[in-house]
Amino acid sequence: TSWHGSHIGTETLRLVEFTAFVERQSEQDACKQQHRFVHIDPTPTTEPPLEVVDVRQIYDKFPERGGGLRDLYDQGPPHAFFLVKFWADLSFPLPEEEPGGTGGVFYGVSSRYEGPRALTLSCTSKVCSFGKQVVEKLETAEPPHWEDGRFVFQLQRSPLCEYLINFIRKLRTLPEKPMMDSVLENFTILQVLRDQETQELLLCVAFVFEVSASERGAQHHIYRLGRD
Ligand code: MYR
Repeated sequence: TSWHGSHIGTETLRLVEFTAFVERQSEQDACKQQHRFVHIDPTPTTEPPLEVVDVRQIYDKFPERGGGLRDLYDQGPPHAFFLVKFWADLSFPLPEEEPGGTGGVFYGVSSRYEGPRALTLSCTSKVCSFGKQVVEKLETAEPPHWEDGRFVFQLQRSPLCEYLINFIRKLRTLPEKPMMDSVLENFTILQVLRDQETQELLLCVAFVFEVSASERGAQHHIYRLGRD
C-alpha cells in the first residue's frame, strides 16, 4: 500500500524533514553559520521499501513499561513505528562559547510533517541514557497550513535541552570516534507524535546514534519496526 514506502510515515502523517543543528550568530557579518548534527531531508519516492528491525531488539534501549516502547508497540498501530540510525556529524568548526563571552550560539531542532488531516500535532521526546529517561520534552506543532493538497505541520527551531547540549560538548572532547561511539551506544531518543485531541498515536520514532567519520558528514538509515 502507498504508505509502505521508503519514508517515515503512515496514511495520516509523514515526516518530511528533520534537522538538529548548532548556529552561531557572528557579530561582524550578520550572517548565521549553521552546522547540522543530523538531517533527514525530503526523500525521493523511488527508493526501495524499508528493511524491518525487530522491535524487541531495542526494548532495552528505552523505558519498557509505563508508556515505554513495549507498551507503545503493544497499543500500536505497528505500522507507525520506525527506527532511525544516525551517524551524527560532530566535526563542526564553530568555537565553543568563550566563558564570559556574548554567547550567540544556538542549539536547535526543526522538523516538518505532512498529512491529509487538519489536527493539533503534539510531539513528546524522551532522551534516554542506559535505557532510562533523563529528559522529557512535550511540544505542540504550529497550527498546520494547507499547501499543495495537504496539511503541513512544523516544529521550528525548538531549543535543544541543556542535557543534550552538554552531552554534545562532552562527546566532542573525546579523542577518537570509537570512544564516542561507545558512549553513544547507551544514548537514545524516542519521539511520539499524537493527535492532541484524540491522543491517537500517529508516529513513533526511535533514534540511535554513532558519530560519522568526519569526511562523510551526517548520514542516516531508516528502518521500520516489526514484531512477529
Ligand atoms: C531536546 O530538545 O533536547 C529533546 C529533543 C531532541 C530531538 C532530537 C535531537 C537529535 C540530536 C542529535 C544530537 C547528536 C548527538 C550525537
